[in-house]
Amino acid sequence: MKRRKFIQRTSLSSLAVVTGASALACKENETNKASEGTIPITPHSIPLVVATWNVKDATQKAWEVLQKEGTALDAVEQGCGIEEANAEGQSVGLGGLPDRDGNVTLDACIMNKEGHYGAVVYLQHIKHAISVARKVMEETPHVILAGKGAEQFAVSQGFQKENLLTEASKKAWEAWKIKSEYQPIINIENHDTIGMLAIDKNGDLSGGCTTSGLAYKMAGRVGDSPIIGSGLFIDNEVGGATATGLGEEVLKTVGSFLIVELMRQGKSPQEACEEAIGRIVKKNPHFKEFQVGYVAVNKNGDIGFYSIHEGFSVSKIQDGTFENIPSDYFNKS
Ligand code: SD4
Repeated sequence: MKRRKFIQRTSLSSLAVVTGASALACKENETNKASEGTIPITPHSIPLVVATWNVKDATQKAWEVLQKEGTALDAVEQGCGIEEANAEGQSVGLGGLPDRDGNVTLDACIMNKEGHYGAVVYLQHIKHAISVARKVMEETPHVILAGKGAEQFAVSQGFQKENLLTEASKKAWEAWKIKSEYQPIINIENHDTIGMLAIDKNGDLSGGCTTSGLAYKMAGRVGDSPIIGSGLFIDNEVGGATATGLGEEVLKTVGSFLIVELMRQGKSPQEACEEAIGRIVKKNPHFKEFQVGYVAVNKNGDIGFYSIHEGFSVSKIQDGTFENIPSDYFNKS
């Protein structure tokens, strides 16, 4: 419930300026605009953790890992794992809302500083999908395993099978079945995929993304979250990005890859996230009916985030302080 809480947009304009100001852009502008005092130069710090939505426990876990000299990869795996094990969260791992047929099916991926990637799609009965994704990356010659094969592989790696459909999620599904209307809803629990990006003390980046996907999806549906470049992309030379919201729209615009490439070309994380949202709303006249949110970080530790609608927020720990920051958004009408 806590993540569903509507978050008021306070001090947003100042935040957007501060968090959106890329150090790259700042450096470029130091001699002109900054010296005139128009562009604030923020102190950037690493290590850091950022994640989609209000996920304090997960963000803190990742931060703890970084404090114990863990890598960014360990941090995102363990941080995301907190939400996967949380039966109350109905959009990730255990307790995730099922598809139309009542099956909880998970999608997850992970990407490391070398650009290696592993993913599982349509995984059932194993709550720690992100850890299975890591095993796919590290223990197999492949990058994606799906369905039964992913489950068999997980079991072979020592993961325990369990029923992921909690009573609460079963009840919600049964209530949904009465009308059986499939309609993505803005900012409810089914937009609570956790996407997490971390930079460790060596300045190396990794990211993870894990979800039970859109509630009441068609059987077999896979979203953006486990797909490289869509739900997540990391390039250790540039930065990383991750997505939440209506996966079909993120997939069609390869959103996370787009953001990283825009940062490579010199855009700040904030500018890059805004452009990626801009691509979606430009192409899809129905953008008022669905939500997409992005968070991005560059190598310097500058953070940006943006969504189509109000209500998206980002969790962040930099310098040891947790913050849940409301996102600026496109649809102001
Ligand atoms: C998906 N992007 O499966 C995911 C859903 C999501 O919070 O973000 N849920 O399309």
